[in-house]
Amino acid sequence: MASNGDIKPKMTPTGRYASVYSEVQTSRLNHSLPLPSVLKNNFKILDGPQSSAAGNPDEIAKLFPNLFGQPSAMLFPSDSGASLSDQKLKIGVVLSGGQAPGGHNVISGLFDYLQKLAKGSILFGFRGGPAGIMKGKYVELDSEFIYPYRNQGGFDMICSGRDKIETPEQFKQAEETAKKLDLDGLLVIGGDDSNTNACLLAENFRSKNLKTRVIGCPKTIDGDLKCKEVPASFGFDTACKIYSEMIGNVMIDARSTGKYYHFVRLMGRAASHITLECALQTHPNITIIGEEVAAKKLTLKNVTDYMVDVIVKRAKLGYNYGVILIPEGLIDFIPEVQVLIAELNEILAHGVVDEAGAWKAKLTPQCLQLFQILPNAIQEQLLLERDPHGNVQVAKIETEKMLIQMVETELQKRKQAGAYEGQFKGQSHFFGYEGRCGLPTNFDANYCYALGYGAGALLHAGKTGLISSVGNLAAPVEEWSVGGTALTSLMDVERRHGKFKPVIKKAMVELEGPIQFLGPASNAVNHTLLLELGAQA
Ligand code: FBP
Repeated sequence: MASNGDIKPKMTPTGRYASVYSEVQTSRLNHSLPLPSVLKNNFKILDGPQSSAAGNPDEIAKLFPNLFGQPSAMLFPSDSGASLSDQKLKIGVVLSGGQAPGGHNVISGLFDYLQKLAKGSILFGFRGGPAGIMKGKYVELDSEFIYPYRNQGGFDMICSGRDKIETPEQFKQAEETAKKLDLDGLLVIGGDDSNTNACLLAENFRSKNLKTRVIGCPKTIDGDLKCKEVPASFGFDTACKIYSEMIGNVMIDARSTGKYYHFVRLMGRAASHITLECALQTHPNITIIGEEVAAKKLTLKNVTDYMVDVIVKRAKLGYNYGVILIPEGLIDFIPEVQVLIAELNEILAHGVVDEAGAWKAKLTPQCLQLFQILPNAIQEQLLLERDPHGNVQVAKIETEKMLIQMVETELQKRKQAGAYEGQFKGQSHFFGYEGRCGLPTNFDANYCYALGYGAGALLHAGKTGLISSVGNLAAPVEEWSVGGTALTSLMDVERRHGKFKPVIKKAMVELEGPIQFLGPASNAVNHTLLLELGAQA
């Protein structure tokens, strides 16, 4: 059992002061973290079979000539003594992209690994995300520095950023920092884009014969960085629980006054996993799943009509209130809006959007028509700057407000036609940033600690281009498996500006659960029922 009791609680030289923590924060600070049993005893690291890619292996092989095909690695108990050298290591760690509860525990896990199994090692925290690597902005992390962040939310220990290490000059800057600090390894804690970037960095360092290894770690509240070997991204569990509590409160508020429809937009840029999980936890009146909207090729009008039909039916029963969940990325799932966004991306990439509106002549007639029926605020939000990875910043598009307006207009029409007699008042909410820095749940706290500790073992063993992978998560922590998955095996390519770009494929909400009549899963009962019966899901 690794326990925080090993470390003396002192005032921190950084922004956190454990002495002024609330009772809850203090109790979390002293919450001890169990480790998977493979990490508690002597272990050996064994390689699996050669890997391939999630798609287009020939292209991935060309993009990663030094890494493609490398095996994944797994930790196993070992009867002999410690299998890794007692070399002192110099390791860097960086937080990349949006905050997710548990990030501080990944760093704590890595630090504790180095303290215990590579004594005398040094851990550098790069400040402000990947820009910290390029600019050489770092801080040496010691036990005093780290202590107040244990089991606490946020990324403020070293802060995060969305910069991408992309151009030859930026790779050069990263190389210079790695050489200057004599880094043996780097842990990149990030989402799909950041882990793709970590793999490019690993490839670049290896091609230059640099000794610096790069390991990734799966982070994002969105829950869309996952595959067989990486069953979850950290932060999703906590964020969903925070949002579900808030949704539950809003539901009771709605029932208490009986006069509002609450339109709640939930974070999750591309996939609707958060919305789905919160819906399963809270049972709202309507839930829109972006992937379903895309699969059924629904228009904005279809989505509005669906909501209005439910509102009209509820009004007939005397209920003029309710709660509607909308995924943040909804707008990007509606096929007609997708085409509009693609055209806007082109226009924004190649020219200036003039205030007089002459740029609109570049839109196709269908897109112009759609653009013009959108509320002014949404038009402006669709034109906001893209993030460094080229994504529309859906967090800034107030889809919930747009839908309230559209629902209101349609209800008025139905009222005039005599098909609706109720009262409608919409209230808009966006539950996003509120869920990204909460105190990590026990699951996220333990998972992150194991991810960080395991990453330490991978770096110590000289592994590179792997993503820290902790599995068997439905079992008690002691039985969790620990290893690393070849990042290139998660990759496919996308054609961007005439070139193949590597991408880790996002895991979207699966619309079809396969029914099996034969084989090991054919008699399995669904998770919800198992949980309700108190059995282990
Ligand atoms: P990551 O993919 O980097 O984890 O970020 C996810 C996210 O929280 C999305 O849910 C949201 O759309 C986005 O970040 C918001 O980004 P920002 O913090 O830059 O406003």
